[in-house]
Amino acid sequence: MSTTPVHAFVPSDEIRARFSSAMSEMYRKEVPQYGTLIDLVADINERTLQADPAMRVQMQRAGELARLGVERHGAIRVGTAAELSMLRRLFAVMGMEPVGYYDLSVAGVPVHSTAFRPVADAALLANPFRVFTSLLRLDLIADEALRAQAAAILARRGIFTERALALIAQAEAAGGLDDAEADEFVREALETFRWHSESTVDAATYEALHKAHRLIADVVCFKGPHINHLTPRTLDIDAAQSAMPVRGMDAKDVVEGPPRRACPILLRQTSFKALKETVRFAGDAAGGGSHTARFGEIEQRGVALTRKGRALYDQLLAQVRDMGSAGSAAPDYASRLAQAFEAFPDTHEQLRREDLAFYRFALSEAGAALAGGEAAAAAASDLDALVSRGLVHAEPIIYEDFLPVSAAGIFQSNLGGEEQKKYAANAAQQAFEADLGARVHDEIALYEQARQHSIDQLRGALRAQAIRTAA
Ligand code: OOG
Ligand code: NI
Repeated sequence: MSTTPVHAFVPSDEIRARFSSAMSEMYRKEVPQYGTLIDLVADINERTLQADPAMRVQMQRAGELARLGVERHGAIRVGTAAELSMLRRLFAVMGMEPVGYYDLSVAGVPVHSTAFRPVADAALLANPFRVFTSLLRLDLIADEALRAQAAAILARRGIFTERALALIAQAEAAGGLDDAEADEFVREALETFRWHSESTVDAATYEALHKAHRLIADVVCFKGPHINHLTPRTLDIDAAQSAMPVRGMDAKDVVEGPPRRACPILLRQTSFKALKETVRFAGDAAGGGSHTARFGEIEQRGVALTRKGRALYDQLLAQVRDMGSAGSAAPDYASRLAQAFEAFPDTHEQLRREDLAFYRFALSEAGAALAGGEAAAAAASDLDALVSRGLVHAEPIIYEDFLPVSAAGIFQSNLGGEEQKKYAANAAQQAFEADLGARVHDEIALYEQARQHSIDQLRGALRAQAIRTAA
C-alpha cells in the first residue's frame, strides 16, 4: 500500500557515476595530459581485447566490460579531522564508504589514508569510482612553531561550499536527493576538488612548509584539496608504459606492484611525473610562483588475494628488497622481482585451490541444467569438484583497493629523491578512525563476503532446481 513519493530519489550509484564523469571532465580541462592518457588507455584496452577474445568473454561474463571505460580512481589530501569526516559524509551521499587503512609514514610520507569506494557487488559493477584520501599528520612535523602555524592556517579554511554542506545534511535527513538536487550536489561537491592557482599563504610561508615536506605545503597552502590525479584502468600496463613517452609523457621508471604474469594479481601502477604549475602567493601581485603536485597515473587490476595470498605477496616483495639495493628504481629491480615471484603460482586453478586468491562462483550452462537428484547432490558437493566437472565457473574477484608500498612509490616519484624523509613506522588506525568519525572496512573481509555470497546463491539455486524438477 505504498504511496507515490513526491520526490523520487536518485540512486547513490547514479550520483556517483555523474560525479565521476564530472570530475573526469574537469580534470581533462585542468590537466590536458590526462586526456591524452585516457585516449592512450582506451586504444590499448581495445587492442588488448581484440587480441585476446577469451579475455573479452570473461570480462563480459563478469559484467566488467561495461564499467572498464568509466573506471577511475582519484586522490586527495586533507589537513584536518573536520575535513576528513565531512568528506566521509560527502562520499556517503554517492554510496562510497571508507575501506582499508594505509600508513604511509613508513615510506617517508607524513600521511595516513583510506579509500572511499562502493562496497556492494552491484554498486561496484555499476561504477567502481574510488578516491584515495590522505590525512596530513601534523604530529610528524618536528618543528613545533611550524606545526602550530600549519594548524592555524588549516583552521581558517573551509573546503566545502555552503550549498554542498546543506545538501549533504539534507541527503542524510531525507535519505536521498532528487534529480535536480543530485545535479546540484555534483556541481557543488566538485568545487572542493578543483585546482586553485592562488595560494592562501605568502611565498615565505610556502617555502618554510615546503622545506619541512613538499606534501605539507601541498596540503596546507591552498584553498582546497585539489584532486592530484585521476587514474584509468588499463588491461596491459606494460604496453601503456612504453607508449607514454611516445606521446610525450615523462613516465616514471618502473611499474609498481607485482611483475607481469599470466594471471594478474592485485594492482600494478605507473605514473607520469608531476607538472609544474604557476601559483600566485598572497601579497605577490606578479604571480611568478610555482607548485608541483598533480600528475597522471594508470593502473592494471588483477585478482584480489586472500590473507594467505597477501602474506605471500608481502613476503616475496620483502625478499626482492633484501636481494639488492632498496627501492623500485634500482636497475636490476625488474629481474629480481620476476625471480622472486616465480614462487607465486600463476594459474587461476592453483590460486584458487591453494586459497591464495578470491573467486566468485556461478553455475555454468551445464550446472543450470541439472535436475532432480543430480541438482540436490550438486547443491551439497564440494566447490572444487563442481568446478572440475564444468558445472560451476570460478570468476576472479577484482582487487578494488590499493597497495601502500606502491602508493609510497607513486608519492615518491612525485616528490623527488631528496624528499624521502624518515619517519618511524607509525600506524595509528584508531586515531585515524576517530578523526574520520567511523571505522574503516577491512577490505579482505569484503572479498570474503563477496565470495561467500556467490556460494550461497549458487547452492540456493541448485536446491531450487532440485525442488522444481523433483519427480
Ligand atoms: C596518493 C597516492 C596513492 C595510489 O594509487 O596508490 C595512490 C597521493 O599521491 O595523494 O593514489
Ligand atoms: Ni593513485
